[in-house]
Amino acid sequence: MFSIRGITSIRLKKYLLLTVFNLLFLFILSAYSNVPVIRNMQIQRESGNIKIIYDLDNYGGSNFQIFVTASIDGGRTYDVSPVSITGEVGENIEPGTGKEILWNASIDLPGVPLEDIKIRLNVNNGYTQLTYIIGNDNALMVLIPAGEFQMGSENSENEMPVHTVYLDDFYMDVHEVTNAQYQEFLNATGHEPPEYWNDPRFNAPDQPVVGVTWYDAVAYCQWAGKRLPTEAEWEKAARGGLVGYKYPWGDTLTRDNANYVGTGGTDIWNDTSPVRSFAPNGYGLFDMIGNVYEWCLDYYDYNYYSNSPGYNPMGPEEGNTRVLRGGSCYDGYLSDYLRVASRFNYYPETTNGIIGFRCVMDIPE
Ligand SMILES: [Ca+2]
Ligand SMILES: [Ca+2]
Repeated sequence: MFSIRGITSIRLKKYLLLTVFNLLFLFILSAYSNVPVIRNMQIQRESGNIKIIYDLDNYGGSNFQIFVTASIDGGRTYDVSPVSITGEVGENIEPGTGKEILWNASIDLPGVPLEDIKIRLNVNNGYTQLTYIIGNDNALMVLIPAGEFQMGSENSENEMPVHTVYLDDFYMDVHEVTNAQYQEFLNATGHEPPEYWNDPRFNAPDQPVVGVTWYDAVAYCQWAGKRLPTEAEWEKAARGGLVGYKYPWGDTLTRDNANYVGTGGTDIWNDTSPVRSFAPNGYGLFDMIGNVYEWCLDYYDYNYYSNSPGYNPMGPEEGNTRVLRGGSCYDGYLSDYLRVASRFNYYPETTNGIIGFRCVMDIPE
C-alpha cells in the first residue's frame, strides 16, 4: 500500500508540475503576442489576374493557413472565395518573404473588371486569425472584429466607470503613419510639411510622422479615404482582445514591450523608433503603447464615460481639446499615459515631436 501511495503521490506531483508548466506556457504565449503577422502586402491587377504578394512573419504558431476572400460590392461583403487560385495559399504555409498568390479572377468572375474586386488576406496560425486589407494609401490595415469590450479602468477618475461599449467592425492601420507615407500625401496634395519634418531625430522614412496637428491628421485620413479612430475604437484596438489589463500584453511594462523614455532591452531608441520595432498585440497592431501619441477623432471630456453611448460612441459634441492616446517615447516608466485606458488631450493645433496618428476605415454601408 505504501509503495502504491508513493507512486500516486509522485504521479500527482508530476501532474501538478505539468499543469503549472502548461499554465506558464500559456502565459508566455499570451505575453508574446502569438499572432500571424503579414507585411509588405501588395495587390497587382493585370491581364485577367490578381497577384497578391506578401511576407509572413513568425511570431509563434504553426500550420499557418492563408486564404483569400474577395468582394464585388465595394467592400461591404467578402463572400467570394477564389477557385482558380495558385501559389502560397491554403494550409501549411511557411513563414518567409516575397510570397505570391495568383488568382485568375477573369475565370471565376467573368465580366467583372479587376479594379472592382477588393481583396482580403486572411491568416491563421492555429491560435488567432487576422484579416488584412490594403488602404488607398497602400498602408496595411487589419480588421478589428465587431463586438463588446470593457472600456475604461479604475486607475484614474477620468477613466471611470468601466463600462460596456459595442463597436461595429472596422479596419485599423497596423502601425502609426510613417514619414514615407506622409511624404506621399504631401506630394499628392501640396499640404504644408509639419514641424520637425527636417529634424534628424524624427525624419527617417520608417519613423512615425510627428509634429502634425489634429487638422493635419484629419487631412491625411481624408486623402486616404479613411478617418481618425474614435477614442473607443482606439482603446478596444489597443487592448487586443484581452480584458482588464493595463497594457496590450498584460499588467507589466518592460523595455521589450514598447518604446518609452530612455533605453534598455529591445528599446534602443531615445527618440521615436521605426514603426513595428516591438511585437504586435493580439489584433496584430504595433506600437499602440509608446513611440508616439496618437490623435483620436473625439473631443475630450473628463466626465464623458459617465454618460457616453454604449454603441459606437463618437465622443462629446463639443470641446476645446482632442483626445490623444498611448503615451510616447518621452514618457517615463511610471508615466500614467502608457496604459491602454489612459486618456490624454491637447489643443488640436498643437504640434509636438511625440504626436502622430494612425487611421481607421469603416466597412462601407
Ligand atoms: Ca526609448
Ligand atoms: Ca503609439
